[in-house]
Amino acid sequence: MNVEIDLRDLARDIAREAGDLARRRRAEGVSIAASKSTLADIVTEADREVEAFIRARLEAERPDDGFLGEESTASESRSGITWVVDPIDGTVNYASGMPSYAVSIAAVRGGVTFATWEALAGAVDVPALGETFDAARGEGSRVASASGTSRLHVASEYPAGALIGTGLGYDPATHAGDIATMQAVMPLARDVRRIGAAAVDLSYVAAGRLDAYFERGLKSWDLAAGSLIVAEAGGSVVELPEDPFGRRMTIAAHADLAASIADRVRSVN
Ligand code: LIP
Repeated sequence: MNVEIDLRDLARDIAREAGDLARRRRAEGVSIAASKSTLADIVTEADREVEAFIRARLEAERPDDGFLGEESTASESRSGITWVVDPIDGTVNYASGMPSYAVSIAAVRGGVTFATWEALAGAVDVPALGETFDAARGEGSRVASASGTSRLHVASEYPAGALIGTGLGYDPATHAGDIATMQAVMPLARDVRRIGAAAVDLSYVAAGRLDAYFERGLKSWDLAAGSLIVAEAGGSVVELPEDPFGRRMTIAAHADLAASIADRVRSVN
């Protein structure tokens, strides 16, 4: 079997185990450990525990790989492969008891940013909803659930307008600009959804449940797995330059729709 499939299957297995741990901790009750960039940007004890679990499992299986996670110190790669991990993406949803949160695990080669990495494999586990999305470079994308495993394909037709996911940053100072961007994109949309977990948004674009997704300020760990899952489902992931707050725009959709959204984003930024 090729290395991308091996990495995908490892990411999938660990994401499922980590997702089960996150779900059990949620049922036991969640405690906020700290806030980060702003008071709204929280981390729970479960975020830290789940990341430590994932890191230990990866080190046991592949000790020479590097690690970049949201909640712990990065480690350099000796193998050329780095794992980019968000232990609980959608932390505010998780802390609030809402089901849209995910474990996101990706293996990349080269750099650790969207512009510099070559994504090889990724998995997004949504434990509260019983779905695991995954992809291996050149091998397509899949979703697995109790009803089986199926291939993913992005949507390419939206006669009533596109159903578009988006998000707002934790910093209130960025909200006016984000809302202006949403207003500029709305002529393309039938409606918008604010799911609150980028890895879920991206997986839903890959599955054709959302027609597109855009958001400024995503971190590498938010989008590493989901962007590969979109690309391997026939979609396009575009990154636009930083705004005055230093936040790059990520757009995911079928290539034509992604280009139309990018044009409208540029018209207001
Ligand atoms: C979240 C993203 C989401 C964004 C939130 C937050 P976290 O990541 O997945 O798309 O809108 O502001 O950044 O902080 O839950 O890992």
